[in-house]
Amino acid sequence: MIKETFVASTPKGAYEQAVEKYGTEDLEIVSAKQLRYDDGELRAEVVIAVPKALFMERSFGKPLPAKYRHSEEEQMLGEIGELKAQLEEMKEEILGVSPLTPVEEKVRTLFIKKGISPAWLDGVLENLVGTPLVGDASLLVSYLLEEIDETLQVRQEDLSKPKLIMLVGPTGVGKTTTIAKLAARYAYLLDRPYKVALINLDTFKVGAIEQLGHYAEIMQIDHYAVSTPEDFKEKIEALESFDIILVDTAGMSPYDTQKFIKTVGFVQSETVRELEVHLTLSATVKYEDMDDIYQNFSFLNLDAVIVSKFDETKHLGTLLNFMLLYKLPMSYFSIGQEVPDDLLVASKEYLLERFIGDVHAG
Ligand SMILES: Nc1nc2c(ncn2[C@@H]2O[C@H](COP(=O)(O)OP(=O)(O)OP(=O)(O)O)[C@@H](O)[C@H]2O)c(=O)[nH]1
Ligand SMILES: [Mg+2]
Repeated sequence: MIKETFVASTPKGAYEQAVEKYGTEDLEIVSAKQLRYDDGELRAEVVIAVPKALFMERSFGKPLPAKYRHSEEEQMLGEIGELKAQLEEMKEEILGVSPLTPVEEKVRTLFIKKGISPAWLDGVLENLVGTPLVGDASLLVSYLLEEIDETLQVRQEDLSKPKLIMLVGPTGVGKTTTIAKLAARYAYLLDRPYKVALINLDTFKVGAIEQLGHYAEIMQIDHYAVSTPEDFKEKIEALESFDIILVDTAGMSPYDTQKFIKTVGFVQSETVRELEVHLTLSATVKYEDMDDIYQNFSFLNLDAVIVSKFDETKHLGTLLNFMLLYKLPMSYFSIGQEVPDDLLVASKEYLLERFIGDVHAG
């Protein structure tokens, strides 16, 4: 389900907007509150929960892109899986029996503590019944790490054809900083200089244009601010001679419907070169937020994930879990604030080594 927020001067007004959009009063209201905004005005926010397909149809007049069309069903299956696992656990507690060996229990608990979801672990452990692995903790840990390694995907950096790369993601994850690092990498740090231009679509945040412009001026890279999908399309055409165009966007909370709708407009504009959308995700992402982030940002036809703020945590289980569940390839890692140094091309080894360090610490 998508949580969509309607804003008006009164709760009734906000509710009526929702009724008008969905043509029914049979709406699931999640919350309704009055808030004083930064401009001093009091406004009412009504949040409703709507099925993703319906939201997509009513907001954009289009069904969900094929690659995400099953995600609600998959999400439901995932939730049922989790529920089944919880029921099994309750049954075991009541009956005092577990289908898992003591070694499996111990290793499972350790991985769950580190952020890996019970549903994923149980799917793997199910296939190990009767094998020697279930009686040997270190073998079992190696096996699970191997499974994680096989499931993770990396997107190779390929600059052989003209690129159009857009970074999207929650607020403050490091999109603009990463754009600056990527721009420096492509323009100055590779085997040959690539011709790079920057486009800023963030017309929401005060100072956003100056922030990106500041980096662009230091690096002597062309930069532009664009505010409509039509201008975006035209600008991409005008920048045809550039090897790489990097596009910065406004940070969005997963519930920020207005910004999503605006950004979907850019993603769907038929640009002359193929658009790659990279979700920027902080390595410090919370387990409870993971699903909402994926469900909402998947509207933007994600191609890859850039992981930022690797330096801010030792615990990478939740991030790993995100990659295991949603199977998006990783493209780059941001490992600190320094532009351009703190950027790595994504590698499974780097992520797994850090995770293994954490597992051993546990
Ligand atoms: N520790 C650490 N800080 C980072 C990293 N990447 C970015 N930051 C810092 O995070 C803060 C926010 O970075 P921005 O690049 O402005 O983030 P953003 O996603 O563009 O933010 P919005 O546009 O407001 O959504 C800045 O202080 C950056 O220096 C990183 O990899 N590690
Ligand atoms: Mg930014």
